Amino acid sequence: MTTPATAANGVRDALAAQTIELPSWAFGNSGTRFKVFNQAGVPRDPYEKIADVAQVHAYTGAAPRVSLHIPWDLVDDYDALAAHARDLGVSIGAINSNLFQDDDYMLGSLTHPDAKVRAKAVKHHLDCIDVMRATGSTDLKLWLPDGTNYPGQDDIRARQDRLADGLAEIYAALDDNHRLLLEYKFFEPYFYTMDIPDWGTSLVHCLALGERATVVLDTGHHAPNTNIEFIVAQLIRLGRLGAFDFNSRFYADDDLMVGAADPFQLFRIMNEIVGADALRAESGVNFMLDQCHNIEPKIQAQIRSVMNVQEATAKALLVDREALKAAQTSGDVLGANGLLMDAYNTDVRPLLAQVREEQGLAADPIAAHRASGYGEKIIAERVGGTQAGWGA
Ligand code: AOS
Ligand code: ZN
Ligand code: ZN
Repeated sequence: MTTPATAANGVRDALAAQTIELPSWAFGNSGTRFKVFNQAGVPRDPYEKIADVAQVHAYTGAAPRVSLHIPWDLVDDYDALAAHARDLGVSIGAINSNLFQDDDYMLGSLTHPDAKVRAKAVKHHLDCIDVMRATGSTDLKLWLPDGTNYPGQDDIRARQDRLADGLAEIYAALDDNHRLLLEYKFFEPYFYTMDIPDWGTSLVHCLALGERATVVLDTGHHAPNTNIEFIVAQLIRLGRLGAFDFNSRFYADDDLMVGAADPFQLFRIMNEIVGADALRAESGVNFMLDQCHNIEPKIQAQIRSVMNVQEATAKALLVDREALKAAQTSGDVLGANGLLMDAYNTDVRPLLAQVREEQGLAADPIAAHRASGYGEKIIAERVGGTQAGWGA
């Protein structure tokens, strides 16, 4: 049995080692279809987005990677962009493709009835793989926006077959150290069928592709009341949980800060992760954020999101696993539940402050960022920041 002191050390080590990947698009202006609000100091190009990521990393010590989105983060020289990231102490994470902003894709991209359009969608991914080679990224992330709006509009099975063929071409083009991360979403932009609506469909395609194809679980992409931690548990069991897109939802795909809407759900998810020993980098689970900050300051919101993930993780690490196992084995229903609730109800903020100070960081990353003058500096320096999605 571990003593409380060694357990606390293990918990602190695990927290200090945890990393969270930030999305480049979280730093650009964003909004809804009604209005995109412009904020002062927003990045004007991918280089400045990476600088903001580095600011989040500098104050949290936990955000050393940035996901890029092609073509939103199009640059002439990806070697130079990766070198810029390295100079600032961060690296390039997943490369996100874009199949949702081209008129050719109105009826689908990889599932389109016309082979020429499907070939164009495959080619876009070959370009993304080139970006991966130049930047050292190992994850190609594919969210398929394809679907239909009306019963009878297209043949559901034929679309699955076309999708399987397109994914196979993309997978075959990957290098040995590359992975394919396949996301799912149950509605939007189409409302009758989505071609990858759920984790089962994503998993079916991943299993057909090969071992380096894994599922991305976006916490905002499920029907209300879906038990997301069950999906997490099953995908880990099968070795196919490649990544999270963390965010919060109240109604639809709201992309609010993770842990804002339902911190208890985030704890339950992290409890499955910790219980399966999948927090370690070697587990292959990439903990990414996929968020937009329409009205709140973007850098602070990213720092808060990292802290929310850390708090849920700390609580999950505090679960007394031996006592839980004993309670489960003996059929002590309420004892087992009580152990989880004890951990969830623990105030872990002092513990996380201690972990940060042990790493030479400020105990309160948001206060330290606010006091750093970085916010004022970028407002003065950057004129004409761009909207996420329509950047340089
Ligand atoms: C879309 O709803 C998905 O969540 C995508 O993961 C993501 O928002 C998009 O790829 C960002 O560009
Ligand atoms: Zn997502
Ligand atoms: Zn989404």
